Amino acid sequence: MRVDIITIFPEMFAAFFSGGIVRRALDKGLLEVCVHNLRDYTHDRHKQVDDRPFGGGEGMVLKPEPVFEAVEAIKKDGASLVYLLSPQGQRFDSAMGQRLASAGQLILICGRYEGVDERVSRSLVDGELSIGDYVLTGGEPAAWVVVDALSRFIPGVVGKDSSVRRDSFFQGLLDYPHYTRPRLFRGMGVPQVLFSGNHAKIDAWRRRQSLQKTLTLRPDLLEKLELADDDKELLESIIKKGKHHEPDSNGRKQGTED
Ligand code: 4FV
Repeated sequence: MRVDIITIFPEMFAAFFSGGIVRRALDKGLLEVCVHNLRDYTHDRHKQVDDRPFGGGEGMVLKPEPVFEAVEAIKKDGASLVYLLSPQGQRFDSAMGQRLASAGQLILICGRYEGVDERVSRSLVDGELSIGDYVLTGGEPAAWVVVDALSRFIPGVVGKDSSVRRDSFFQGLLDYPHYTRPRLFRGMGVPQVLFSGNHAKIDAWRRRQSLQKTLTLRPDLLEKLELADDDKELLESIIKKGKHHEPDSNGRKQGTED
């Protein structure tokens, strides 16, 4: 899979590619990322990429010409997807990450200043992507998030693809609690079932924890899900037992894991 990122701060991405799963995906040739400096697609000696907004107002706007020229120079073929990162975009989520990971080429345009000339989203891009309802100083952090999240859906990037399928959100549920040594830490123990060696019981406990946590912290996710019958029964018993406490003020689940 190839990702092309268009930005006025290409140097910002160096650290991102320097380590971890993304670095390994690049080294294994499973993912190719090219960062392009928007200024390389200007023709004036000031390499101008922004200008004042028509109609007045604060700040500057990214000009259309360099963006169009950059995309037209970079785009490989009709199957390539072009997205502008902006707060007006579709909310990026796991399902979107999965879809984008199957594109041959994904081109991401990073906005800066007040935004990008509207004609970019009107006629150049396949869509706009938002990573959340807040305003960033630039699209670069969002490009980082998108590439990081979709890289895990590229076959072979994450150790065992099974762990991707087990992912939170891949199944539409929040992840179950994870524990490791020490067995006792500051008086806090580890659920006994995890030492039972009984993998069926451990899987059942983990499923229950995912359902319970999702019911408590993200009931909206459950509404979107078509639950299997055994999950429905599990959920009823959780509700009957009143195990789904209201999250505390920090959004944390109260009570213990049985
Ligand atoms: C953003 C977001 C975002 C808007 C003005 C860049 C900034 C500046 N991108 N999800 N939220 N972009 O805030 O993707 O140009």
